[in-house]
Amino acid sequence: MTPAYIGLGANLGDAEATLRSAVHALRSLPATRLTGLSSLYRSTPVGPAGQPDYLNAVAQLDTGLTPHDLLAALQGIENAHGRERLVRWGARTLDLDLLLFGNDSILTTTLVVPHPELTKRNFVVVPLLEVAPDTRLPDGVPLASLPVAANGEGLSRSGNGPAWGG
Ligand code: ROI
Repeated sequence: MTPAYIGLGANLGDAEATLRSAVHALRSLPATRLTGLSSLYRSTPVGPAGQPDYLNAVAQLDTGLTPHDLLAALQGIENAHGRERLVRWGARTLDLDLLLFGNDSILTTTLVVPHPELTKRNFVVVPLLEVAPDTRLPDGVPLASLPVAANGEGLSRSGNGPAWGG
């Protein structure tokens, strides 16, 4: 079993209901346990202006799936929630990013882990640290030492803690 971290994001339709449903789908993955869930965060869009604010969260899994099988499963969940890839960095119904997979560094045409944008995005790093404060990148750098970890710009945490995930 390998610990893996998934970034969840949504900014179209009922984003909270979508994320709740996505967490349910993560709980139902084969050979996988949901071992942690962050609070829900509201965040200012990164990318093209004029799109709604996002809701973001991070889920911690313990999985027996391979990274590529996990990626395929995440894409299946996105598609089941009507995800369409229309505009790069445009609004989306549901985005599930494989952020970290154990201490693996993976670089293939279909999968890059750690997620290339991970260390730049407070809406990913801050919820991940809420779930697992001691997390390190495969090169040993603690996530908590990154400047983005202390940058609350555009980011606010919902009051309900991880309870939103049911
Ligand atoms: N911006 C925010 N705030 N949250 C996201 O999840 C998110 N996802 C994306 C882009 C469009 C880059 N911007 C985002 O894919």
